[in-house]
Amino acid sequence: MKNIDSKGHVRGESIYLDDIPVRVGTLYGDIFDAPCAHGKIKRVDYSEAEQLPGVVKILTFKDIPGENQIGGIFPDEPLFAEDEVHFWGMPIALILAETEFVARQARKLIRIDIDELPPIVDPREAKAKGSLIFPPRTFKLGEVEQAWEQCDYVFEGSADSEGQEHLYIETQGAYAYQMENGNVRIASSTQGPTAVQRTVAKVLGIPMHKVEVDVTRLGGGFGGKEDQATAWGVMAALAATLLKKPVKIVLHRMDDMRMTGKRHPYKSDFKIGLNKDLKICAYEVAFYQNAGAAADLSPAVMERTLFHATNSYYIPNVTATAYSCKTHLPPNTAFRGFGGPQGMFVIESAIAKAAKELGVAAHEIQQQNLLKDGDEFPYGQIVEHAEAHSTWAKVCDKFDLEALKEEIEAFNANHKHLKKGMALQPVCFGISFTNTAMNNARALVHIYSDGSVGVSTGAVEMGQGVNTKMLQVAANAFSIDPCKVKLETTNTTRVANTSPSAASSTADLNGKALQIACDKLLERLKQTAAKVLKTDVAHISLHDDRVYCKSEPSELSWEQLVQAAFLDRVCLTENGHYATPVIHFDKTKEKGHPFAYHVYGTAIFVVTVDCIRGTYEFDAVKLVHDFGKSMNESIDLGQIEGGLVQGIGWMTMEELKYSKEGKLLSNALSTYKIPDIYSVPKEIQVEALESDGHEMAIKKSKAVGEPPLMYGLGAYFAIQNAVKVYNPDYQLKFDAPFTPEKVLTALYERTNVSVPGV
Ligand code: LUZ
Ligand code: MOS
Repeated sequence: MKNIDSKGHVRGESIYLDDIPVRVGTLYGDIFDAPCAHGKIKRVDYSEAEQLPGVVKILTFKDIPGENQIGGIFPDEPLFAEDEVHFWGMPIALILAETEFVARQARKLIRIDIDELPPIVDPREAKAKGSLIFPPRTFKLGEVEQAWEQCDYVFEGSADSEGQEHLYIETQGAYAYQMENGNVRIASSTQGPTAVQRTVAKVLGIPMHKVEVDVTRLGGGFGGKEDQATAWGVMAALAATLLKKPVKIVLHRMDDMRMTGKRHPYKSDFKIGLNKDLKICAYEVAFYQNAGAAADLSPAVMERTLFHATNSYYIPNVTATAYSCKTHLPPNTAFRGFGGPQGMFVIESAIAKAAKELGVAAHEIQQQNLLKDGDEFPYGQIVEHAEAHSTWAKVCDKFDLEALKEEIEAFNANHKHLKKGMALQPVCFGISFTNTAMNNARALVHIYSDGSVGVSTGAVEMGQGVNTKMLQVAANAFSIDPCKVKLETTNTTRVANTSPSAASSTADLNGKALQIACDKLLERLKQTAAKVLKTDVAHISLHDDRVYCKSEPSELSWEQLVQAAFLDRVCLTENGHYATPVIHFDKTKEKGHPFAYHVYGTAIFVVTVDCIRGTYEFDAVKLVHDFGKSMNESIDLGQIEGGLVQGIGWMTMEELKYSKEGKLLSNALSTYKIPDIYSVPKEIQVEALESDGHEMAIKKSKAVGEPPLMYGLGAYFAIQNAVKVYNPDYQLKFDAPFTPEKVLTALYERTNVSVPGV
């Protein structure tokens, strides 16, 4: 089945926030933000801005009727700065004007007098100064200290990865208007409608039932709208309520890039111990997460870094410690993979380092240590249905790894200035919100009297195709043509108390809730059918829009059945609630069973590095992925390709630069480069692992949102392997992204000689 949005998208008819027709009297909001990363505000002069014709009002923290607080996990983030600013781009005031143009003009007329204070931009510096968001956490398995003695080899090093800008095509925004009795309705481009609702209620000092949040779809989220869509929704609601006018805020790209948080940059130290047979016997790692100026989702992101610190490998002795370091960057936030990729980069770096020192290929070490059933993760969950070996074996076999290696060697022997490199990248990603309480969802289903069906869930469509999957669940449950099902907008008055659409879990959680609602309705409808057909309900089934009795088609069509039930006063509406069973986690012990299941896969990367220029092209990425029983192969393939390329971007070209004053330098599409059609691999081959799927996945179709991003790690190591071939003097460095600039330096670095001009 095709993505139900594809027709609307290609015709330009799909409605995004900025396409909602505006109401008469709408005011436009623009944000005045901090012009430095850290400082004390002495005075802000709004007088000139206020006098600009068309400016209606400038709101600050003083106008907030409730709490000036938008922190989700911890209450440590004001909506508007009061007397201090903590990051460059921190909102200070909201300008409301009759046009967007005037609002932006007014912004330039605001004068601020600020006492600058020294900012911290580096997480190690923050840690040294005791600037942490919350206390460190440690995951532990076995006894690392004792294990070192038994290891034949021990290597140490450090590995750093940079942040990543979400670059959703649709920037952040919201449109709010006041309803009667002080109620407010907000259209928001958010992954978390309930977070917007809860925070609006808190800031306005009103109960949540007075706040309605509605989401049609997002032009991309990637985690950037899990928590950080909230501020703009709250600002719009605040202004709409205070001014009694509709208020629209849509960020311009450069404002969005400056004011919002990104993937967390991490710095890390590792120590890895191996035996002669290349089994990893001990691993110690310390993560320094650059959280930025407020907690946002950093505690949860840090937790997932710990969960994924050993990626697809079984290591009997592990100590992993993470520090969430408070700096003066914008609060960093969720980004596809949610700390997992940062954790995995370090173990892959440790393996690459060990491989170099031992004179073996990294994939020999990787293969020796893949997870199998019965192994224990450092967090106590026992490995079940492991597909690390099966995806690895299939990728090597299907794509003939041995032949590929020979081809690469032959190529490298015959080319002086072009070198190819290869890397294998296994991935193991845990599915569930790491916070057990968040793993629940609801769905509301109406069957209308004409047999058409309306479905509401807590799932937010952001291009990932979740609405299509929800539609498939309902159509399948009732055995009716999918065109009889409509997906409603995601709305807090229809489905309440939702978790954000995140953690790759949206289709599982909401799909299961929807399945429950549909099953209940189906049971009632079958009883009606049995009554009409004067038979036992056990003989009734539904196929292809028709009621079957004892496996024979009856005279009752779906529509006639619904009509009969309606006339018999049967309730044709149902609510389904799903809470993931089995999962639990004890933070006091750092042990439990936090994930419903894991998704596995293995990718092979081949890259060609131009050793004159330092540029590179990916010849191919070939991978075997564990989809379970995919319920929509084209959507899932899209997720693999998109995630893979986004991961490659993070590892190779997406370079976030902050000045030492904490100012984002790569603040536009001219200075921040993401993969384009020329930088995607020339060939991407995706093979599905034949597997039974998992009962806890919706229709045994495993979650597919985040895992493929982590294949991208292979890009780094493939490039590094090519560089090693060209320059035997190259000392391995682990500081993603491996930009052409860094590649060029690596190609010409010499052990004891300085190279002129490099
Ligand atoms: N969001 C969240 C996430 O709140 N908890 C998680 O575990 C998570 N994992 C991945 C992406 N978003
Ligand atoms: Mo996400 S990183 O699943 O919002």
